[in-house]
Amino acid sequence: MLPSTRKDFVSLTLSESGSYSNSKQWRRQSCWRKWKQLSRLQRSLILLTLMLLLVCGIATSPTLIGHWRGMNGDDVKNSFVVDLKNEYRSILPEPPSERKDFDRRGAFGLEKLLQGKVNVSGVLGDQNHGLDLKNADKGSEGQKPIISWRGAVIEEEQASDTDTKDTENQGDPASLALAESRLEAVREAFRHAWKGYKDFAWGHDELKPISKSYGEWFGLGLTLIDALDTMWILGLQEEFAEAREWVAKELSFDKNVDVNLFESTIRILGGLLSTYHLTGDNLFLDKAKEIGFRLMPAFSTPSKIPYSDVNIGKGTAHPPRWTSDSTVAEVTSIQLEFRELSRLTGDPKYKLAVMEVMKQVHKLDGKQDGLVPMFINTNNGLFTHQGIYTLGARADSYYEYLLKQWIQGGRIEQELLEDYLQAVEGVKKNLLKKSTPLGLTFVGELSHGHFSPKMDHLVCFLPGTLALGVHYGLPADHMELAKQLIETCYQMYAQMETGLSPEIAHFNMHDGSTQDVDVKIADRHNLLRPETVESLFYLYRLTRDKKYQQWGWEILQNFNKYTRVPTGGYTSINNVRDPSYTSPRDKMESFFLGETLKYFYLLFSEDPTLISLDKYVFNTEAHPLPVWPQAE
Ligand code: DMJ
Repeated sequence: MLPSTRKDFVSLTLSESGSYSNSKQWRRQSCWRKWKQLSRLQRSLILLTLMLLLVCGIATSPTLIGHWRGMNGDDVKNSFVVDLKNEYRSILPEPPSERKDFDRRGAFGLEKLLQGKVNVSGVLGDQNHGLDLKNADKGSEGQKPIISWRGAVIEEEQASDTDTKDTENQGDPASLALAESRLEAVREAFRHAWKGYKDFAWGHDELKPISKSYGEWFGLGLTLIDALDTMWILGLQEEFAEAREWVAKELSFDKNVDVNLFESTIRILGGLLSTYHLTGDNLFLDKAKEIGFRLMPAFSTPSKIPYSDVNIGKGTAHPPRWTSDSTVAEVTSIQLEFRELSRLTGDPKYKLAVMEVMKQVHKLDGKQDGLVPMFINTNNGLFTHQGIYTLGARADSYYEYLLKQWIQGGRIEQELLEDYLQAVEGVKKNLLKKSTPLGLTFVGELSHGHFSPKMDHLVCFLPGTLALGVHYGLPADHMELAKQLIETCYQMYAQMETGLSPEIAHFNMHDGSTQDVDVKIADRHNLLRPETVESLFYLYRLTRDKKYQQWGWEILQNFNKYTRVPTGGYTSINNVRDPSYTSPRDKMESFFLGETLKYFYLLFSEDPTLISLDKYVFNTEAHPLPVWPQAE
């Protein structure tokens, strides 16, 4: 007993003295004693439980799983974040700034499409239309590297050049000072135009600056609405505030008036939607909802191809008096706006109506290599007046909106991309020629197999659209074509005596001609149109080549020299060939404020985040609408 008692005593004493190793030893001995006292069954059960706990612990450890999959701890954490985001993706749109995977997805989709590895079965149907889709389900092995338009082989993640990456020439004080003086010149031009509108045409559709009066088209304050987002972008707060007040107090769509569906969609609905997005002011959304709703009767036709005109007061619609046809560009260039209206209202009827038009046009016979005729019948939904193909009036923005809808919708509607790519090939094959003596590349027209070297100023939207496509990963040679065409559009200004482009140019193709551009007497007018300035903006934003700004600056100075009316406003002119007698037309189109001056401002801005091309897509009236988060 004594030794044992002594032992216990000693053990206890040591324990109280705080000796860690001895206390541990004591606990181990005591545990061991207890373990020995258990039955064999009890011991087995405890061992089994411990084994189970060990296995569960290993299975749920992120670090260990990551190790097995070859990831580090951060990767593992991120994979959980991604899972969480996926779970909520359908509810919460991703903020644009977080969309790091933005470029990768578009370029990846394109790469697959160009390789014929995409199963084309999106919203519009299942036809393949000329692209080699034979290997549709062979997987992604052996993908070709993506070539950027600058000619570099780039990783999938970088396949789409973003404007925010390229900052050459932006920072130096001289460039910034020059940019600021040009931006101020645009603001000054806007204020001058606005003064004329305010003094003589306030609340009416268009200013007639020479007669100091106004013209009415729909009676809806067209110039004021078209100019809203331009004022916001130019930072003209006072002017914006007075215009907003007019919208709040005076603008009413409850009017017995016929409006053109296309024009009121791109100018009014587009202008209100973009102003809502830029300002967050619900006034503009409410007005957009109202005009969108009132335009819907246009789609009640036997074919669902909309009529050209709607009475927004009576809720009736009709084609023009002389025909039951609509213009192809008109019925296919209202989609960005109505799709956005559906997104904002949660009501699919707007999007369904306009996508039905795209679906039908996608499937129609009568195209030539992706090029569309100019008219479509509202009774039977077929193309009419077939055999004439142009990128100018009545067809132009069909091509623009193919690309832009694809961008707006997150680049998942493959038929839109497919039709766009096919059309660009169609342009190259059928409409591109070179002029003499300078060898300018121009886009002519085809009439029943006969080529005409006639190019509308309207076609000058094309270089900008091609460049935008390349920004989103489309083939590098589109940028080369864009650069050639913008040179041609610039020459349409530079070769005129006033330095301003005619409405239509004819290009010389015969040896011995001394000037590339010829103008017919009936085509010598200039309506203050935006297309060349628009394309200069895209080309500068995406290449940072200063010559595009310089060309734009020359054009702005010539507008000031030949179209500015001293008492306020700018006017269309009849004759760009005679600097001493331009023959003013006494009309300032609403797109001069909505588009031309806005694109001048964006062209001279060195800030690529000012209406970033990654976040916004411009409608055909220069109203920026958001690019949707991918999930929508
Ligand atoms: C504008 O209304 C639009 O840009 C449309 O797409 C074409 N016509 C004018 C500008 O020229």
